[in-house]
Amino acid sequence: MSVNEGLAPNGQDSEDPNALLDMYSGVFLDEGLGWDAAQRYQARRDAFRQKLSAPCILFGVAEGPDTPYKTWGYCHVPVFQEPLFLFLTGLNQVGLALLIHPSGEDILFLPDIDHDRAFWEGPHFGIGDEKVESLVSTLTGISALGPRNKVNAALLDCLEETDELTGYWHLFRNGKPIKDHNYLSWKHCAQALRRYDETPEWQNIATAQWDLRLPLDAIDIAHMKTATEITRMAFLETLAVLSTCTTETEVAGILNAGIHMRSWFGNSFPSIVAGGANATVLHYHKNNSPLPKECLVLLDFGARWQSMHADVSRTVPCSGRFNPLQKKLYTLVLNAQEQVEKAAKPGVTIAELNTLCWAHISQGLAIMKAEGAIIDLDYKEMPHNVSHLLGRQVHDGDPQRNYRDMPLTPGLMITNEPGLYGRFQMIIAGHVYDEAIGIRIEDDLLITQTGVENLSLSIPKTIEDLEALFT
Ligand SMILES: [Mn+2]
Repeated sequence: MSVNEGLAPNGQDSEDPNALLDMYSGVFLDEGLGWDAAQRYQARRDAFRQKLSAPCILFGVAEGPDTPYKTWGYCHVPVFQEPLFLFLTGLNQVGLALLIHPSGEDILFLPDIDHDRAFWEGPHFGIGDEKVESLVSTLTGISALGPRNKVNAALLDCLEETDELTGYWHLFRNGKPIKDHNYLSWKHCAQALRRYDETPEWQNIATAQWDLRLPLDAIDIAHMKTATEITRMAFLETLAVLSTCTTETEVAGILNAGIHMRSWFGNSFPSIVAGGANATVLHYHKNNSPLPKECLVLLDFGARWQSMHADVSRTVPCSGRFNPLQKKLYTLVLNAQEQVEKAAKPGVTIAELNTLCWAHISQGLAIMKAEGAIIDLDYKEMPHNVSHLLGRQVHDGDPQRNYRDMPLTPGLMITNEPGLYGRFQMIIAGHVYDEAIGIRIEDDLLITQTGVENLSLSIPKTIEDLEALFT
């Protein structure tokens, strides 16, 4: 097969169907289900359809809303698909569009197959080759395909029968739109229709789609377990050599290698490796400072596996031993984390977990002050939320943070990540300790029918377990 025939730009033929699936694994996530993945995506689209009052147009743009606006162009680094689009199709190729119709007559819009692009970047989906088109339909379960430039025409067809359309854009808590790529794509589409004198009543599906895609199913949970297992292995490998590392950069290299050698999906987010006072910067990411032996180092990291993201933090002593001040502060944070884990269950809100967590830490600090400690925190009350939702994005459900006040339900994943950041001075057993310290301990909790399952439980975190790993 030649380049011009489309399917396999490297000249491989595709007699073996699994080899064909493998060839397209970068642009289609089968979630390990192989050819059966289509049924899963079809079921999700059917559930999504139930929430629609009118045809819905979705755009396959690069993952947001936190990533910079990036759309139909080329990109030389792997970019993951917008999570709702990925959830409904498995298609991990940006530049697509999907019309979901209440009647069930969905249309997937693709660009023309670009042989030059295939030469540079490998196989991708497009219009213009029967074999590729048939493969796309088989993999996604969507039989109607159209060229990308026919989106407006299809929407105009819909408007023959209805005055209403559905779109997808994110809102801040105050109800104002976030002008990211989802919003800009929808806005572009609405403006295009206006040129045809069409001003449909647009409904936003953003809020309703969270209910559908935030609770994880058994397959998602299995992938989340794989993601946390990879994260655990990377952490253990890092700990094994930590005492020989002299810089954050070295530690970050080993940590990231542990993730990348096991998951081509890579990191859930750029790892944070923050020694000493650097750990008081919550989203420190320079990872470029020397690591003094006596400091604590905060690691916030995680592997992505399929569509799932692990997000774990551990804080460990570079020397392998916590000093007495570090021990006191660490124990306080660890106890707060245990309290949160015990309290988390269906019906409880993240806001309630927050109150419980930070009150526990405040009480502990008050006791230390009474014992003579001088404590200078970098914040007044809560430095950050103790939990955020986790799943198809590292901070899933953001930016509509209303979920903080919604009762948790089985199938949701949340983080449990109390922290303590500031300058601490204390005389313990006649010795003066004076350190700027940042501690964060973060686990990933699956909400079950009765409580939680801690998926990162086997990643060591007690003082005894951590110190034992250095001996
Ligand atoms: Mn987190």
